Amino acid sequence: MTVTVDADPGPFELDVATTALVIIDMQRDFCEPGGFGETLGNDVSLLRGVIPPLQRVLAAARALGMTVVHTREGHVPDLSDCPPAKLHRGSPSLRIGDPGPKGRILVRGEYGHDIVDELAPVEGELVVDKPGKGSFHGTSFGAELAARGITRLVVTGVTTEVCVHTTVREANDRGYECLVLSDCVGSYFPEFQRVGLAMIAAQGGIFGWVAPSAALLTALPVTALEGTPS
Ligand code: TIU
Repeated sequence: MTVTVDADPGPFELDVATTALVIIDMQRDFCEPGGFGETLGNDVSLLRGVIPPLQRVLAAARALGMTVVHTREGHVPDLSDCPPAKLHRGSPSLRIGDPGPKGRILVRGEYGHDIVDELAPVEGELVVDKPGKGSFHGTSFGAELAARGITRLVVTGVTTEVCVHTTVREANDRGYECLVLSDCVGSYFPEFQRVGLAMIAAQGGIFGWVAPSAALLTALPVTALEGTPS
């Protein structure tokens, strides 16, 4: 079943059977106080606006039986997969691995590392743990997509200019076509949100397409989403 989404810089066609919804790093560590995002000096409340539209898109993807992939940025407890360059960079209030109010910062298995309740994965959805900003680096993401015959990605999550951009750039170089949903990706910096999205679709879609979630939901053959969280 192929649909066409009104997107920038032009129509984006997708077949729900070969397209995955990718939800990047919607973790407490980025979206709630006391986590990695806040240790870096950010106002994490800026990311929370992404949650309601993303809930609607997730409900539609589930109703259609689309492949859904959640990613989580983080490290194994001994931090052996965290390059010193990442561990020692900057002067955060707490470093990766330090104990914080939601557990050790950006460490797998900790409460803060997990996905926010509103977008919790359900059985059958893939959860990809990644040590870096991109979803392909050091993970089984590419192999999992290939095993399912996925060729196109609808990309959502946080943050627009960091893990979303890195993943879309990685995907583009690997031959995937990516549609980024403008209201389902978020940044701590409003100007980075605007420019980050513009960069994707500029130059005829140099590494992807951009559209609001309403354009996708209008195109998808989902009519019975009453009761969807708003
Ligand atoms: N700091 C920031 O904007 N982002 C990250 O560190 N990781 C993700 O984007 N997931």
